[in-house]
Amino acid sequence: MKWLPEIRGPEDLQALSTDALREVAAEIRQTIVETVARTGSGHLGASLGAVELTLALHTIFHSPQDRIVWDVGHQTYGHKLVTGRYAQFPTLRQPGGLSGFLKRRESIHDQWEAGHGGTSLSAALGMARARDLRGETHDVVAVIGDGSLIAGMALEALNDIGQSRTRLIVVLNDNAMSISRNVGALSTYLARLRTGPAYLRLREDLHWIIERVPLIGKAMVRTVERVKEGLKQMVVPGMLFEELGLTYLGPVDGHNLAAVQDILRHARQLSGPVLCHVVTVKGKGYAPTEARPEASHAWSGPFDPKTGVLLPRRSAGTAYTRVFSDALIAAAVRDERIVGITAAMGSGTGIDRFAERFPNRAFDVGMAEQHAVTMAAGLAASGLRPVVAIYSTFLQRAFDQIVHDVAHQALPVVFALDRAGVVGEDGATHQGVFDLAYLRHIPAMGVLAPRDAPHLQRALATALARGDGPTAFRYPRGEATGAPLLAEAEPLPWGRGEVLVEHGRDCLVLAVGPMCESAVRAAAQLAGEGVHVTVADAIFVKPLDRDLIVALAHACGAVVTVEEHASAGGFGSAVLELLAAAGLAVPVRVLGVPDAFVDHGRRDDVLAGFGLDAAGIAGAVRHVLSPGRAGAAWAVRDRRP
Ligand SMILES: Cc1ncc(C[n+]2csc(CCOP(=O)(O)OP(=O)(O)O)c2C)c(N)n1
Repeated sequence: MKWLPEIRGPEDLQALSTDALREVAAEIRQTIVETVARTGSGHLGASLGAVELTLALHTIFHSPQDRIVWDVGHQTYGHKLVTGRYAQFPTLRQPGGLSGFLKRRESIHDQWEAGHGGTSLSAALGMARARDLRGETHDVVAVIGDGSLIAGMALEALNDIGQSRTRLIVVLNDNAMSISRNVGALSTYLARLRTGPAYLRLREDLHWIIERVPLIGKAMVRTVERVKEGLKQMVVPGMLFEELGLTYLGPVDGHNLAAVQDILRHARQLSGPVLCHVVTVKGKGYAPTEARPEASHAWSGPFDPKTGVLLPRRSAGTAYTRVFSDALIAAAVRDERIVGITAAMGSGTGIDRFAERFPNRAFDVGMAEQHAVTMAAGLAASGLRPVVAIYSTFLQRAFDQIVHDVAHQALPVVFALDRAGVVGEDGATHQGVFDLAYLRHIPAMGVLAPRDAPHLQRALATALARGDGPTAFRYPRGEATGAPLLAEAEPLPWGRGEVLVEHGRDCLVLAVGPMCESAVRAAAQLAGEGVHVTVADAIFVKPLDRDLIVALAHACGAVVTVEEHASAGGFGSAVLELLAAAGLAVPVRVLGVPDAFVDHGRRDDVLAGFGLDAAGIAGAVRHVLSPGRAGAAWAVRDRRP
């Protein structure tokens, strides 16, 4: 590496010639590929596609005085490399290392933290308005991808930016891809702009001819004016953005560094809001990612950087996502009312496999979770059985839609919450640890946390069997446990838990989801120490199995609840509410994710750090039975009939 080790910040880039910057671009690509090849984890395609754009931004603007707001943040590996993080780059997404997204505490050049898409325009407009109010003069630049531009909030922001008339530069990084190919009418519109010149020339010729049509009478004048207006819509590139109040510049080849620099320079000189349309190629500059842009979005597993071929690994078992999509396909074969919905996460949620089998019954709405949920409500209100497959973290976007459009009308929408719990390398913005809290208090909502693969199959059957309200079930990232899979998945008895271990009545360990497995192992450990616990799987977080939980808590006199979820407001909280309402005064220890945003790390390590493994659960039982707690525990036991 000739340049990167010497670049301490953007000011070092600004001193370089265009030829030298091209060499920097090559070094950035090489570093990104080699790092992700070694660690086996990272967003490769988006960052490779944004290399020249990154260099152009950091040479035309002066970060951190000028504020660059990156949407999502997964395309910023180049930005990290030129803002003083080259030496740390090998630690990318590793425990304790650099985040895979932007982090304000990592660098003064990280002006905005995100992980969810579509936030940059609103944030940038806020920054621009603050600048105006404070009489400052710096530039504010939002960099947003075409996949994120269709998010509801981004469109709301565009609307506001247009009316603001403030100086704000929106850079549209258009690679025609979300994670998979981008969808929707806006995406088609951008495609038309991309293929601009020939199309525009044709319209210009027509315009010239129309202008020369002899005007015969007033009616003809009006007609010609209307035609001309119609043609203007086609002739002026970016008319849609112009009509919204932004000056449209472009499209420009996003890998031609000088051209991107030119357009940004031009944008800086304009007074109101500007949109620079920069056309890039996802995965640019590395043949394996250019060939497979979807697979390159988030690479999983170490690979040979020369060929892009994944290195042999221990063959992973069936993923929960796969169990879900197989179960959904099997159910849809039997019930033609079932339809599948994804918000730009077809491969991540398994809806892509459902779509192959049932192309007319699968809907990818793009990165538009709110719309996905209310559209599902419309489907359900018309007699269909929509299954919204979505990551736990992204459903947060659609809270009001769940409350107001689905639950309030008791519509039978099924929510399949993938990546629920601790997610590992994606870190704080992607943790799926809030869903039980934001779902369980909604009237009419049923909430399940299946403990293994067969239970996931049965959770789907349970949700589909319910006709009088919405049901959500959650499952984690990764390999499913509990094979063999069921040939026929029966619904679970509604609102019923299940005792898994009955070693004795020293303490009740009440778990949900895959934590049940750790709870069972903890029980075995404790039995060896002479502590005999009962382990139960609540299965349902709502409705809770009141009779079972009250009876066991009463019999055992002490309770430890275990969930892979924030300990505030989740399953343990629900149990506390239940026991309080039942008038049962037993000590309860709620084991879950503490009240903090959890950074990236290996999932098992993160869980163990919170005591969410067999050893931690055993420790919690010992604690709840320890002398400090014993008074309460034994007092209740003494009162036992
Ligand atoms: C609200 C939300 N939904 C889904 C995702 C998952 N996701 C991450 S990147 C991405 C595609 C983004 O496409 P685009 O903005 O065009 O960026 P590109 O990766 O193509 O550079 C999606 C759907 C997300 N980050 N946030």
